[in-house]
Amino acid sequence: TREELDEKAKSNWKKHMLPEKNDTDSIEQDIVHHTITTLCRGVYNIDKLAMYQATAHSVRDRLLEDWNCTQEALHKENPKRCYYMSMEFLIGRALDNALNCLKVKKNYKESVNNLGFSLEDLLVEEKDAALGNGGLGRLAACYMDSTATLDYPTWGYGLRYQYGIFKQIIKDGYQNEMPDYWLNFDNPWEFPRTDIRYEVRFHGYVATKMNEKGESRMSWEGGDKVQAMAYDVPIPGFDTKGCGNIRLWSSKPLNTFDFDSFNAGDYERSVSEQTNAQNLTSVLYPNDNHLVGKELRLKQEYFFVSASLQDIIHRFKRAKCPWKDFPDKVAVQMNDTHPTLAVPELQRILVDVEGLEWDDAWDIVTRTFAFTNHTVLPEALECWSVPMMEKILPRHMQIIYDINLFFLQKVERDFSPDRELLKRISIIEETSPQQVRMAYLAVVGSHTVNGVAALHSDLIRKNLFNDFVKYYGPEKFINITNGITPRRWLYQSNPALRDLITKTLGSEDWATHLDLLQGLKKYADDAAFQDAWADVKLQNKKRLADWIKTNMNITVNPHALFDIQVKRIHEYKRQFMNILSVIYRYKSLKKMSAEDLEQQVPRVVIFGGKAAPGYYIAKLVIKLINSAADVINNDVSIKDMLKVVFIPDYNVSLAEIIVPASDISQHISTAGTEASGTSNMKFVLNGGLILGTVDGANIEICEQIGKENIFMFGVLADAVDDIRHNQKYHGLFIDASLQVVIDAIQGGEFGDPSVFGPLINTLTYGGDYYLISTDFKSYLQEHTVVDDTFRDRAVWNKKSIMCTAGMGFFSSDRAVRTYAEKIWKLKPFKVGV
Ligand code: F55
Repeated sequence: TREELDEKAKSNWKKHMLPEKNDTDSIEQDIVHHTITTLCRGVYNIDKLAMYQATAHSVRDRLLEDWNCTQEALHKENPKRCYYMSMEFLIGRALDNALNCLKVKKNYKESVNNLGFSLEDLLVEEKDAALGNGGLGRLAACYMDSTATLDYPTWGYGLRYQYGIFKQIIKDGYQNEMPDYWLNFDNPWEFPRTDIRYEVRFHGYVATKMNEKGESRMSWEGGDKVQAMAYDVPIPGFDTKGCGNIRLWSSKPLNTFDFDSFNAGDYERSVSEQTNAQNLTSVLYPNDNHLVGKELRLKQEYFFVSASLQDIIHRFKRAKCPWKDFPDKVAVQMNDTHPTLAVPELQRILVDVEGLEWDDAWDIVTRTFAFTNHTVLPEALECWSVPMMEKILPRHMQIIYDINLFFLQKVERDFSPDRELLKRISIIEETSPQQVRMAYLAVVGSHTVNGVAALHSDLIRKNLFNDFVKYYGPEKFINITNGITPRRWLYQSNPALRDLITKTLGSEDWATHLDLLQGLKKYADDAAFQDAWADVKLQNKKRLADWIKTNMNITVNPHALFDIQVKRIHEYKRQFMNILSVIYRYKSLKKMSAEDLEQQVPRVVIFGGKAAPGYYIAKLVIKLINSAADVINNDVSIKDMLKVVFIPDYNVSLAEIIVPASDISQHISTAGTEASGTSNMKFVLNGGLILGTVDGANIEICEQIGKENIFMFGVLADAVDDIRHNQKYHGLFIDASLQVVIDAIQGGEFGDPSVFGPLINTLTYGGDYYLISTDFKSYLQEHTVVDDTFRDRAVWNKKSIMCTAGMGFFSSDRAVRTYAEKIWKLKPFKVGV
């Protein structure tokens, strides 16, 4: 280490540790240097991809200066740190973000130009880092952006999947999945840490052993081991010297060879086991809000947790603090239940390996962890079968039983001996086979539990965790409404609006103090400002229209109302209801006289999103959208008053083009089902209005921007249970307008109706669980209000301005600051000042 070097060596180091220069000439020099050395290419064979890579490498050099500076300062000062444990980080592209954070984009643009390329062309060469399914993974990425920007000493921990979320291809209207091998080309945004490796055990057995103090301890032995190797992904903060980090684990075979099987002549088996080890982190499970209890997934979760905790403990031990101080040095946030095995794992390490007493260890565990819940959908709650867990993690299963036993004993003694209550609150569900309820384990193992929007946090206090609230008291269960990073979701993705806002407010401080957007309110009625504002929107709609033309060969009118719903395809999100209403609109247009038709507001309805590969009904929704689009887009009789587009392979980088281009975006989940939603925030921040239900963060967005600036409809969450009950016992009511649509589909207007039979059945015979028939009429009515409002452009523009102006609260900076103050007890740690 540097401390051991002599003075002369130290001064030689210092002499050469010079900051990178950011004048255009130095940047060009760097890019050329990387082309020749890093890529082994020259001017004779440089193309856009290679030029992107060389540029990325030169930017990363500048980032690493900050990274090293930050990590060195942290190493020296050793403040309390927070670890954000998440199985998913949906980061997207890195280059544009890094250029903006480092404030060098202008110079790079010029340098790249001087070398014969355009920066915009290079940016799109980068593959998305798509290590996530949807909202949960993207939230983790936004939070890393904010912790870095606010200088919180926070690291992300996750898995380095070789295949991110699949690529969606639409063939014959159906979704097909293709592997996303994002590491095909070199990835300049990760650093392999070949020296940071830990062993992770599976299977085996539990033995009793004496420890050094002569006490009897359990010991987990035997089984199979794999190795976890670290890859670091630097996370630049905006306008700060500080740089964050996400450490991703990749499974590698152990370097040690299994000599037993080698000697037995079973060479092949021992090699194939090494291959199995590598497969562990191959693929991200593509299900959002639905758990499929696969053994490999459980192994991924444990692998992730084990490697991360070993790394955290290694760092903790360097400072030689006593164990009881662990929670003063380490906060761990669990992003949903996916990392919950960290609770029994830390308990195991403290008791079995470190020799602490159970109660002392448990006190440390519960002062360390906090848990964020992201869903109330029963099918999304993680439950693992006890036999499977016993087989893969025998010692953890014992520990979970003990945690549960001591917990239930306490509940019985201190709270209530009610057997029904004990059964309800038990971490083990007495099904056959038994199941471990991971959400309950997470609650019991954490000091704080939070939901992700006000309504959602209320609902989990009232329902899912109600018994726990009564036992622990309400303070343990808090709300921290989600947020999004204004850097990616406005500054980077909407340069035209960024510049208008900066010019109007006189500085770009709003990018880190989003409440300053309030300053736009005083211009909301200003006609000139409204025109400038509308012009930005039009530019963004043209950008999207061009993308659609180039990539899908569909012509859309940028002056039409752009109506967008992009998110994972799920029954509870009700894309089905959206396309049913589109078909209703189409049928209505077709009935109109030529004069009436001309008076209509033209609409472009845009869909995007992936369905889980095994989710049959969601895939049929995609098929119905595409079949309807085929018919509607080719019907000249409606005079381009309606177009329907399903954008394939919706992902972060497409969102950056789509979000700034909305007039309306739809967030229409059945009330009480969407925990928060975060794309709703992105659209409104970019001056798009919401058509939505009274659900998730829509409610708080409405409070912040004013109810006159949002289109809301549908039944309230507290009515849903009764409606379901009534439907079940008294049948559902299908409104005439909905019947028209069903008849059209069943009549074959959109192709072979038998294809859509199972989808229609979810309404008619299936009991309409998501209440489409209940909300359909008010949904159509609200669409009419949208049309009428859009006719008066001054009114619309004012609403749009008020939308952006009111979004300060939804910055992920606010969310992260709240986590740091209320949960992590963490202070910013500034470097380089
Ligand atoms: C992924 C894997 C599993 Cl096993 C379960 C769920 C998921 C997942 O992707 N969930 C998810 O995205 N949840 C969403 O989280 C967002 C961030 O909090 C919320 O805004 C959104 O409402 C919620 O559905």
